[in-house]
Amino acid sequence: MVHWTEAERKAILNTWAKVNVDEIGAQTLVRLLIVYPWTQRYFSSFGNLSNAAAIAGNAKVHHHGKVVLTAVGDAIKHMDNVKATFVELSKLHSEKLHVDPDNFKHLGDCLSIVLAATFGQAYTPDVQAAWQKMIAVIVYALSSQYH
Ligand code: HEG
Repeated sequence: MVHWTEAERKAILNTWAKVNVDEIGAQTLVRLLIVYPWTQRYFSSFGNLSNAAAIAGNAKVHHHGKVVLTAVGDAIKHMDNVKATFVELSKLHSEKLHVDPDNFKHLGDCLSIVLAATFGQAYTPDVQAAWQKMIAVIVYALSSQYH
């Protein structure tokens, strides 16, 4: 089981309290689709993803970014039990969506970069360290039902 120090919990919760889920979620998914373009194949039903401007302006991408970041919020709410929290979500990504789990890491890195761009100096190395740990826990949990 993951051990969280009080400082790590505080860092995550402090940042999260300031996160606009719609905006950060949209920016994170937009970055994923532009920086790692092979991830576009999972979103063929989302319409025009033909270039960066199209991706950035795609309402379905924005909406799905919010859905993903809301799930990150659930993980934060259940920091000590993320694996159990994400059992069904992991099964969905594995069995139905067939998402290569390497892409979870890429999404996590995009999230970390968006947080850095949003919070600037406040996203100190210590705060980033706590977030990278949170992201690693989420990636591990989402990957847990792949066989
Ligand atoms: Mg996934 C659906 C969360 C990474 C592709 N993703 C979903 C849903 C959630 C979610 C909550 C909705 C589930 C439902 O309808 O019951 N996703 C989620 C998280 C993360 C992640 C928390 C990583 C932190 N997803 C991810 C990645 C890809 C992907 C990296 C592909 C590169 N997700 C994906 C697709 C769907 C979901 C294709 C279905 C979208 C739709 O058709 O609406």
